Amino acid sequence: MNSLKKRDNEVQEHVLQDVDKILMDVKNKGDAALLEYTYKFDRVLLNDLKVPREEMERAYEKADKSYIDALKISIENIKDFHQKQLRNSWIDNGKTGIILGQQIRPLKRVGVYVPGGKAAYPSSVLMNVIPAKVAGVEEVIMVTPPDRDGEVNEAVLVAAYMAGVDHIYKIGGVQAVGALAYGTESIEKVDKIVGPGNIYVALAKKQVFGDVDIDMIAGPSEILVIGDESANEKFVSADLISQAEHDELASSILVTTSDELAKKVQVELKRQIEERNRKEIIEKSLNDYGVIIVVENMEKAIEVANKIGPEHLELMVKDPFVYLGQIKNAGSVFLGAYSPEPLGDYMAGPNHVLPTNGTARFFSPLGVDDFIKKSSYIYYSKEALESIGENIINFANVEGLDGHGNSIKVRLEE
Ligand code: HSO
Ligand code: ZN
Repeated sequence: MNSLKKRDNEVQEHVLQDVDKILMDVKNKGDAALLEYTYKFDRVLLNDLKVPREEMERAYEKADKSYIDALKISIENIKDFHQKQLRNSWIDNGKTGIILGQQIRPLKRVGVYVPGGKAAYPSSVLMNVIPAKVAGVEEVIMVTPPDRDGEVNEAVLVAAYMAGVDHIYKIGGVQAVGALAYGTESIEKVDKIVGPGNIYVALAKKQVFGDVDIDMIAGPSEILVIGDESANEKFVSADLISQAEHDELASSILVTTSDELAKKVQVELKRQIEERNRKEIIEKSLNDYGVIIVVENMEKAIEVANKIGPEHLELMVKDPFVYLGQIKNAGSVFLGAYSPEPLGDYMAGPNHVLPTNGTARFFSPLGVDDFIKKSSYIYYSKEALESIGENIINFANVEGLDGHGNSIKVRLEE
């Protein structure tokens, strides 16, 4: 373990050029470009990008019962949590002759990107799709790259089917982002693109932002555990490893008030790593970005956590709720010894799409708010307008916009 290291996220110029070229091609050539790039990058020639509904149903019928059971509980808990996020439109008629309000409307069509290969997490399908559905999005379109046989991950298909995805297309990479942003003959353009992807996908999302909305750009996973002398070194080590196994670039940090815990965790980590399937990734991640920080007291520990603003913050301390109010920057907070981070990844209900890389300072977890928009409305009676008209005219004059003033004047003179 070493000292805190900033993860480099500089982008090379040529990557950006590649991304722009693919996006332009998709915009200009539509489906033809999609098929061409799928052949180039995924090495498979497809006739049809769409996954038929029967294929989703078949995957569902074939799936292990234990997997279906896990999905069911997960879906229910995610739905319950996100339903609490729904907000109401409101109306204010407190002043005579005036009605003001705000209407909440769901986005009509949303695209969810699901990476291929090892990072195709069905749990992330649920976390991206369910809040959209709860918000009332009419059509959720999922895109995911095909494998060499032109197939998509079955576990992902099952999760998508159960979460209520409306259409799935076998397309990945920058070309998928382009298709969702601009639309092609077979894929309708969406209002927002969400979901994680590699650097190319992340950059493509940044480039199409403005034509469509996008979610935050997620970086490698992070966990910061605050442990006091009461923390169990086995639990702490397992949780640090659970995020380290995601990615060589993942960061796992322990901040502790106990010298003894720091020592025990160092020994325990070595022991547990040996038992893990992803030993190499974990070792690299912990070597490069793993840190143990010993601090004098809980006040200092919280200060460190707030400064880092981790994606996941575990409070493995005696009275975790005492400190909850002091946490200012964290994606999701896990309280006590029996609320480990993977509980949040799969089952508890809160979203696991969380701000990374210190962006918890200004970003929130993905949620229903990401799939709604608001319009405000205004009604004034003649008398109400008369009572404030002169002020509007004066304001418009200051801005040199007498046409604005006139729109009020013609009404006052009537
Ligand atoms: N911990 C990851 C999400 C995830 N874990 C998916 C397992 N599957 C980022 O929050
Ligand atoms: Zn995870």
